Amino acid sequence: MTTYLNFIDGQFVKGSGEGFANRFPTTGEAIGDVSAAGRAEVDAAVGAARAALKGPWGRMSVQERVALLRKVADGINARFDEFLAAEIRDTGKPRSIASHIDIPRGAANFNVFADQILTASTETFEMATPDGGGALNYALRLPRGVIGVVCPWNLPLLLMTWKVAPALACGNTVVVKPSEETPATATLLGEVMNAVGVPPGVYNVVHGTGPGAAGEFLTTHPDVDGITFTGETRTGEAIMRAASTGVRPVSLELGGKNAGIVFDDADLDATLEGIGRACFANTGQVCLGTERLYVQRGIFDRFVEGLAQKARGYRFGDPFDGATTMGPAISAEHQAKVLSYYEKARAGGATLLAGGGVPDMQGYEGGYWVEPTVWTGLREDSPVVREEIFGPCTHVTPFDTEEEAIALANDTPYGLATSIWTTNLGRAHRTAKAVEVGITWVNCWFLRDLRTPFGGSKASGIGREGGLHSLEFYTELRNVCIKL
Ligand code: NAD
Ligand code: 6OD
Repeated sequence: MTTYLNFIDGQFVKGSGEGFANRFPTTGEAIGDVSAAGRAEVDAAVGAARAALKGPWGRMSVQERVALLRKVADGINARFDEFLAAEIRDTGKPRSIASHIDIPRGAANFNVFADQILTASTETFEMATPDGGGALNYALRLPRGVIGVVCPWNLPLLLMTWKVAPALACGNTVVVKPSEETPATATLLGEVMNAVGVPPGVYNVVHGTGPGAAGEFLTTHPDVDGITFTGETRTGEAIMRAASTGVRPVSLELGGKNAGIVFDDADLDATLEGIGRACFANTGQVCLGTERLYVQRGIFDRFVEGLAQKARGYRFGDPFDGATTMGPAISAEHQAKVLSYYEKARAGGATLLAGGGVPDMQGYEGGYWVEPTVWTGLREDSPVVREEIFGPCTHVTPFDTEEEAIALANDTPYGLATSIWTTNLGRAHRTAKAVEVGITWVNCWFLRDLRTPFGGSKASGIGREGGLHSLEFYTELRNVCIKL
């Protein structure tokens, strides 16, 4: 059994909150204890982060900070197998995913934002003054201060470092509240921070749940200068309300009900490969995943059958086994949520093409399994088609015209991501411009260049992170006007 302690001011400390078990989603076994932070530890973490701004960290040059960030990246890579095992035990996700996506991106995030901050510039403006003289304006890019970082469980290290790395690159200090489901890699990162010489108080971790616990204590804390959050839209609304006290900035990366649009001129094999991942990868627990598919009528039947075959082709099991391609849902609660939508689809008269239940998992009966599932035939106002399920499932609807596909894709309160599949360049450009989302992929999905703006429209979020856009959130520009 591992005990996950809070990491405050460079020390691992017990929390005064109500602790809880950490479970292996593959078996449901308790494999660790999480020592939850109470208000006292959250206060201590925020206090340590505040103090660190005035210590050696606050006095470092950008080059010194960048050198430390690169060492953090190296430190993750040096302990790659430990991070990998920790992520797999927390999530049950297959090794093939964690070793290719989660852990490499954990390290890459530090290197990318080290590069970004070295080339970040500010504006200068010369001006004439009424007395015939002149003045020079220039902007200083300064850290905001203490940043509260609240994270979900689906890509724990990737999504946490996506925020911690730019925050630190910009000279802030952070207090991270990882998801209660996935405390491991955030805690392990504390060891790396100490080992590479990041000063105490720069990176802090407080464990626990959200309402009435560490999440709420952190986001309502008056000495936190900005909050960056990834998670559900409803939680984002609560965090935005919390941040309104003191008018503190927020960056919100929220939920989605993403559409895929497949035109009948698409390369069918490549599309099925890409869409298959978009629907089922990581057990569908990817905010960018596709839970609504619109497929042009001419290829509808062939496409749906091909997608159902993809769904049936997954191999469940031990996530440490390289042959496993699908893990369980994160928790019993999330499994129940996903299965409740499977029931709603049944009750709503959906045509089931694959999955729809729980696989028979001998030896792993206690795990939180759900089958990859494909439906057709539901109305667009069905909860299955309108609400984010966050499971390995998708509903496919036929369409006839480009205009109809765009209207269907946009008929949602969310606006995170879309993928468009076509070999017609003009149609790709037109559709990409018309869909109301922050991120559009054409003939691909989840292909990431970390310099690009990332974030959601509508109820999927506020703000953009990535590249210079992250620096905009994690710094404050202050103008200086000098009369010459
Ligand atoms: P969640 O909103 O339930 O929890 C996220 C984090 O917020 C957790 O650490 C939780 O403890 C904390 N929290 C919950 N209530 C809180 C409160 N009142 N105050 C402060 N903190 C609180 O989300 P989840 O279930 O962990 O993650 C799945 C959701 O995240 C999905 O909706 C998914 O779409 C979204 N997501 C979005 C992105 C994106 O980039 N847009 C990325 C990944 C996940
Ligand atoms: O790739 C990223 O930077 C990112 N934020 C991915 C989000 C995935 C959502 O589950």
